[in-house]
Amino acid sequence: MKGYTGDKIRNIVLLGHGSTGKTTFLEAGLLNTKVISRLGKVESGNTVSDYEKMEIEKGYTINQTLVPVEYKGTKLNFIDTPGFFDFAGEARAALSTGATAIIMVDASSGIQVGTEKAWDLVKEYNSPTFFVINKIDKDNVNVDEVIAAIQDKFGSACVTLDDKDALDEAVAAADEELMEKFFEGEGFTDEEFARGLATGIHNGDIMPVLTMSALTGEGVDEVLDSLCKYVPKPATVVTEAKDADGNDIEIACDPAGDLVLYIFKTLADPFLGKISYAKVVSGTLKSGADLYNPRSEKSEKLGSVFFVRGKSQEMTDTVVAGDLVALGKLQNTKTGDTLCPKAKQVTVKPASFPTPCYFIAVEAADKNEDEKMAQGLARLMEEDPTFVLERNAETRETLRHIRHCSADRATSSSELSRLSSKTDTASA
Ligand SMILES: Nc1nc2c(ncn2[C@@H]2O[C@H](COP(=O)(O)OP(=O)(O)O)[C@@H](O)[C@H]2O)c(=O)[nH]1
Ligand SMILES: [Mg+2]
Repeated sequence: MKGYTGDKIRNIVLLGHGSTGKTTFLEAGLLNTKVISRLGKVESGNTVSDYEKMEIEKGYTINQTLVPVEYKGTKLNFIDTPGFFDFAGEARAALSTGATAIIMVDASSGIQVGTEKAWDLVKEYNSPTFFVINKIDKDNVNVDEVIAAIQDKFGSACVTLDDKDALDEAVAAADEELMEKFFEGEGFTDEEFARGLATGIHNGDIMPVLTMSALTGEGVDEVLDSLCKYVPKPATVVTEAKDADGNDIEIACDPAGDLVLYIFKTLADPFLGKISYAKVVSGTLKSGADLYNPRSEKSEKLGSVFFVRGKSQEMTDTVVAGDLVALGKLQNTKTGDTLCPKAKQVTVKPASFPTPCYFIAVEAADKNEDEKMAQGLARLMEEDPTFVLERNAETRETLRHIRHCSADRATSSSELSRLSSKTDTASA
């Protein structure tokens, strides 16, 4: 996975209602690029993306997972996110890297609550967006109806790439000069069309709608081709930040610039310890680099630097601006932090997380297990910024309150069973 320059990297977040096929799509991408030899099944617990113990048990994605698909010389860095609303913070953190969003839609279900939630997020983060309609292999599916429903709900910016008339109009809308030409009835040159399309997708004025079946593989290569071609390059992403004096600045994605890393995910791995996922916002990362964390006001020397694909790792010593990478055992850094040179401090605008709205008290069944439970809770907090833990003094501090952002009381049982998995791990 080494040796990609910025113009051969695309960062893409998979969003959408649960069970629309996000995780299966990544399997299909890895199958088509011969990384795996057969399609893993979420139900069988053998997909690349859902590798955690709890994910395998539950059969759905809990953590953001990085799954790069190397397709025809381009590295598509996919970030798989959970559709489950309990883990909504994961999608926000992923979008805050400036990645392009795919909203996956199930052709047999059409627009669902999770589709609309994903839409709200891409609007909030101004993310370039693609719709991918999956499961077109299923019986009684009317793809045209689903496309029409998407256009009806989310606007005429949602266009299929084979609808020449709608595309021309959308391309014209993206660029004033092209708009004039369009109204004068002149056709676009290939160069103009490509430019208008790129600008439109970048600004969210054009949202391509693609179709496929992750299960049968139909259309998967076409989706990957379109992503390589039309997902904005990292170099076009400008990162909002603050300088040391608190002034708003923008950081260009320049491999020759100052080294700036933005941490968008923390994982407590039972074997490797703490792993931080970082976007190289600017500069070129070398392992052993000495950086500074303006929030914790501590230095951070980078030890192991590696690319991940699900649970597998590949050490690297160089990572260029625009790429996503994992860092081992950072001491003073958590999700949302920036690492930068001490002499030139900047802070990248972090993801915002919803306020918790569901509270539960937890207590260890066995008093002697109290410490173990505390360790498990601490790990969960580190991994999930929407998960807040507080001690309640009135109950003589024997209870802890987990404040969780889920609006749905019932679903929080999934967070609770996850807790028990983390406490198992803590004791291992
Ligand atoms: N028929 C059909 N089923 C699919 C397709 N893609 C995924 N599935 C199934 O849909 C279910 C949910 O898939 P999953 O990848 O976990 O969805 P996610 O929650 O969006 O990650 C699984 O049973 C998949 O086998 C598809 O293209 N066609
Ligand atoms: Mg999934």
